[in-house]
Amino acid sequence: MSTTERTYIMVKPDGVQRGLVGKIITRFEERGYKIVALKFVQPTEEHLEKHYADLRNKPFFPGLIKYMASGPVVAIVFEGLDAVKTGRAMLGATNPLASPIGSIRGDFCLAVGRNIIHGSDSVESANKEIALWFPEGITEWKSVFENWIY
Ligand code: 3AN
Repeated sequence: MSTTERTYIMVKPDGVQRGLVGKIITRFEERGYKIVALKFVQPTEEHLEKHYADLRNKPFFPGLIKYMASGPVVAIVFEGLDAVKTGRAMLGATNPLASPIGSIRGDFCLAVGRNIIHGSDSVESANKEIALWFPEGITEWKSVFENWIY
């Protein structure tokens, strides 16, 4: 059964510098996902090491941290039905060349080390990542016109 979830989506420094923030947000909004938190932030290496803690033993880890700290990112929480799994499908595969055309990575990038966007891979990771990137919490909003967002 589908449930309403939240996922952490982040436009990486290359996505920001290439001017793809609007296109990426548009895809999620057009699909029906609702922005519940959003900010433009220059992450520190220390913060990124926490975000990517599971990858700390990978050979590409130091390069990944340098790349991710190379400029501001856009940190977003989207909410909606099956947001985590569908968000991952919208991103494509880790390697952009293996990503289907029509996915964000499949349409906008080529290199695994410059893959423009992050998306939580499980509800558990989403909860951890949202707490890490939005320690101040998320403001709840309700609209009387909310009926078409399901
Ligand atoms: P995803 O971002 O698709 O969840 P992860 O969590 O395996 O993939 O990897 C996190 C990030 O680490 C990727 N988005 C990519 O930027 C980088 N990365 C993963 N694998 C490699 C690799 N083989 N070489 C360089 N960077 C990598």
